[in-house]
Amino acid sequence: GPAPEDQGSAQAWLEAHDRRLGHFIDGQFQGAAQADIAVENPATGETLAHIPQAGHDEVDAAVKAAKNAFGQWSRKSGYERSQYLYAIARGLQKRERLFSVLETLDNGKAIRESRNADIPLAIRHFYHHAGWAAMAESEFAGQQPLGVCGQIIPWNFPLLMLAWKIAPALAAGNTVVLKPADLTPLTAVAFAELLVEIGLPKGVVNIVQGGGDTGAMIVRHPDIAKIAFTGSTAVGRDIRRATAGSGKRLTLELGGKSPFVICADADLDAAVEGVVEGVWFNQGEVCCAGSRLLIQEGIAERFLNKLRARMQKIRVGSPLDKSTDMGAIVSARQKSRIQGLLDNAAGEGIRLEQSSCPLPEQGHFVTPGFFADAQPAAEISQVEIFGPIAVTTSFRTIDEAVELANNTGYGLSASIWSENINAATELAARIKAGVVWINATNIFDANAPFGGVKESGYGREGAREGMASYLEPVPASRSKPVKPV
Ligand code: TXE
Repeated sequence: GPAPEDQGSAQAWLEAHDRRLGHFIDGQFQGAAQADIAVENPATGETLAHIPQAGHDEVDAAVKAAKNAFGQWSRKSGYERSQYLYAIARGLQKRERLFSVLETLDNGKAIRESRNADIPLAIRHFYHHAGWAAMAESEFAGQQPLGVCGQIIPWNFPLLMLAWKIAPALAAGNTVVLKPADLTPLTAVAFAELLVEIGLPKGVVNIVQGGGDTGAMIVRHPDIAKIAFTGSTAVGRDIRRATAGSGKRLTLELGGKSPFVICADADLDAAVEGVVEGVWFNQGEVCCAGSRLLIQEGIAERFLNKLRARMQKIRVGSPLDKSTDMGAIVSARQKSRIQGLLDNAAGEGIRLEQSSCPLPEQGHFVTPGFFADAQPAAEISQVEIFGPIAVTTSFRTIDEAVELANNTGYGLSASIWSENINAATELAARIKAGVVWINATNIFDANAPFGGVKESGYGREGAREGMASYLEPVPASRSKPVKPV
């Protein structure tokens, strides 16, 4: 097979930091000396680096810096802001390799995915929003930025989620305090260094390290105008409670249990590839994973046979190996959460089929698999697994498919497979989800707003809607407005 990805620049980068990473506040790197949280390579168990945990002092300092920077940043013309966003996009492009390897070391995802999806999509997101910034005065006339935005992101797509948060906030003229997940802080630090290099005014972006406690301090900070969160539904609920009545704007992108509907007239081979993308991409650690396969009766057996054969071909292994399809689960805790759900299902007598591929001896790996026939009410059919395991159920009629598809508290995405486009679009309209793909899955384009309904959260990221969530109308009564964008 191909040689493993050269880690040279990433290891050199870690060594150059003495493997201690800190916060980025008001243009300064700080706190590395207090770094005591180990950051693990989930594929090997090795410690990659240490980070500190921001307390009230650091969060206050970050918010203060963002508040101070807001005046000047929000008064810049959209064109001026677009130049910074273009510079960020180009800077990421120049360092694609460094960012890809750091992401793979930190998260455990296959290097093929970091290089082909995470980093290129993050770059595109900055280019896209550079465009919005340049057009802000015409496209968002009469609107003004909100102020300081608190942004809290998960560990499954660290740089990409950072891009989804920071790009629109900056394009609209806001300033930011962002907290990466404490499991995956590396690319956010490398990103902060890029900001220094391109000369982004200090305080416009501040990054604080830490876990849930730090996140909660951001959520409760009185000088923050908006919280943007991507993560678990449970924490999303906490944040909703904590911000209720505070006047803070809130967008939440939470979990999912997305239906993947395969109709009898579907191109079965294409649908099988769709499952590979929809369920086994990123070890299944994807909020919009098509993790509930609903298969029409007549073709169910044929489809599952094809799926079994395809599943056997998935190469699980070292994420740095360029031929690896599936890497490691992000942490021991996440793996045991997955294993716990699988064990419960086994206890209920639900049959799990898993690929027989060998797993590396170290690291947190899970083989891809699916439950061949899970009842819709079973825990495994209702709870987000966030691992490379699907549940499958068959349906007879399209009405039954709709009922099954909507039989969940979540509503993030759905994927429909049929060669009859009229039937597919009719079905799409009946599924309660923020995003529906037809004969496709996992299409992330900054031109299309992404987000959920029901317990999958609210608000949209990307496109005009995403920009709008970082803006508000200039109050008519204000005599001296912040300069409208
Ligand atoms: O998420 P958390 P976890 C789902 C998935 C996964 C489960 C648990 O099902 O198995 O959540 O993952 C910060 N106030 N998703 O526990 O805790 C935290 O530091 C403010 C789906 O890792 O939600 C991190 O930065 N912030 C999801 C971020 O929230 C808090 C992606 C997400 O971590 C906080 C990740 C608090 N009280 C997990 N507690 C998706 N939608 O893609 C934690 N955080």
